Amino acid sequence: MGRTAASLLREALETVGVRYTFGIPGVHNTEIYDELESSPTITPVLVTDEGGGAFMADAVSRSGASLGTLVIVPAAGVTHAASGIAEAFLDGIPMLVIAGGIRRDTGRRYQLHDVDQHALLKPITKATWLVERHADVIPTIYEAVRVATSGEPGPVFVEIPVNLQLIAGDAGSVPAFHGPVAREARCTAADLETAARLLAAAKSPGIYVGWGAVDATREVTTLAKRLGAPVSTTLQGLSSFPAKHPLHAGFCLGRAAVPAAENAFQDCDCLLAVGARFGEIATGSYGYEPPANLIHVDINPAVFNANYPARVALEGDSAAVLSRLVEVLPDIPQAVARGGEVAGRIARDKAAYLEAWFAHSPKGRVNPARFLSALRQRLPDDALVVVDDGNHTFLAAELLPIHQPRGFISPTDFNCMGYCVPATIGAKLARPAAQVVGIVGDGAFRMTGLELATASALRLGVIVFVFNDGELAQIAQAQQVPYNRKTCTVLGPLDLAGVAQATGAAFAHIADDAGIDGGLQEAFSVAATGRPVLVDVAVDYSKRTRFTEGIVKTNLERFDLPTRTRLIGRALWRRVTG
Ligand SMILES: Cc1ncc(C[n+]2csc(CCOP(=O)(O)OP(=O)(O)O)c2C)c(N)n1
Ligand SMILES: [Mg+2]
Repeated sequence: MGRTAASLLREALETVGVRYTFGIPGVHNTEIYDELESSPTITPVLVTDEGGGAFMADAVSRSGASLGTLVIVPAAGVTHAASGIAEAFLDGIPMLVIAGGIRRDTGRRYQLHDVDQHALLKPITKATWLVERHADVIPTIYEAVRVATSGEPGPVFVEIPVNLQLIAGDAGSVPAFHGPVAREARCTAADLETAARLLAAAKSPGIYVGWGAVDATREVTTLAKRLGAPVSTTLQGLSSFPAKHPLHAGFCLGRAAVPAAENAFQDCDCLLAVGARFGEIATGSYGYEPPANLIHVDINPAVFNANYPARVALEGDSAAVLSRLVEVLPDIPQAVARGGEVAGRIARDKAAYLEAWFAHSPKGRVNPARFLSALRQRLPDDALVVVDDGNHTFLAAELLPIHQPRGFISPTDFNCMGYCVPATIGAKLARPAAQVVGIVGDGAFRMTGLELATASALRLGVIVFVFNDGELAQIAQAQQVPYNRKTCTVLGPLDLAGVAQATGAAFAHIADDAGIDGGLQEAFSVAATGRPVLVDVAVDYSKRTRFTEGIVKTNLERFDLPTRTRLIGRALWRRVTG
């Protein structure tokens, strides 16, 4: 007797360890949903919008618990999910996207949802497959999972035509699943020796870590100590090195970095970059120029020499490469004293930066540094903080210390607003015992805030803090000086208490600094009962982040003189004319 593709798919998903699928049923996948309903290990989650579903799946993968998976309808589900798939693609996050497909056995044209899904997804997935026979279902899923999780991870797409789901067929023989490919170092011993020599000879070595180092924290910590070197992080890799460590300098490099990182890397003459790509955000719009002695470690060789030339490129899994580097690194006698000096300066710079933020008058609103410090005090070290894209992202990156790998989840290079609320849900599903909180701008909240209804339905005690400033601040702040006006960045009113009520979430309001402790107390105690909480934070955005200041300067300086003159002239003229 034959089997349906839906039953075969369920077997494959169970074998590869999928725990949750996200999506919405439609005529091309109800057979799959019916199978999943009977699965003892997989829970199919109904989302409000497939876009939210894709962000949830992304966050499941980023949490490190299991492979984020979508089960969606063809075409319309795929286009809705595309933002989350693209976010995973540019950020190197594994994701399995499964959609039903039109009937391939009837010869009919103008079927429902009939567009070329593979063409749609080609630029934002590592690979796509169309399953054409029952016997191919399981091997295709195994291969798709292997591709998604090997090398630099990323999303993959499998289309299963509905006729294969409805009509049973020959399943063939089921192959064994071998699990993920072993992660290894692919660099040569000679290159490792050269890297070790350069690091040992450096006067002021530094380490810069991205998301690619998130599973190499132990090795990075060993190296930092052996070198007496500061560690800075990218935005996505914020959690790759614990903020508690005395050599943790903080977010970014160069003038867009927090002062502790800018200063610690001022004289850096040998930079060890691990799992970082020197992308636009990670470098503050390319405002940082690495030293000639750049040692670049990455699993994806395409990142080497892409933006900055590497003196030594070490290909491979970051933990594997670094543990070999540690083995060949000679003892560096001056490292202890150097590390002590570096750590002392970092501590002073961090304290001064925080002081400057505390001193900034919040004018009857919530000082972001005070809020984030109070939040940190309530969060256990293993909490997960999920952010969106906006000014609040960089405030969190600069002012909220993160102590454990994967403890900070941010949509980075695709940089898609609307990520936070659904990703908070995905993270909580993946790590139910952990405290999971989201920080989202009021603009981004509008995009996917209705997924709070999904959190309520699932009884997830997540807390979503809406940084409510009435503006699309990250862009509005950038408009202020050059245009002296804010076109399409001032938001109309939105009743957040009403949204909370409508979605079944509890509501709290933090109106000023005096309300921070009470508001947090209320939110945390309600969330502990398994109910989501929406917290309206009347945040004060009148002080800019180092990141925003840095990128504005860098971008202005990069223009040629006539362009710069025209832009400055326009700004001055608008100041005068209003
Ligand atoms: C889907 C999408 N649309 C537009 C943008 C451009 N953008 C980046 S940050 C930002 C402002 C976000 O505003 P808000 O969510 O209120 O956060 P805030 O900056 O105020 O903290 C905008 C519009 C984007 N990144 N993604
Ligand atoms: Mg805003």
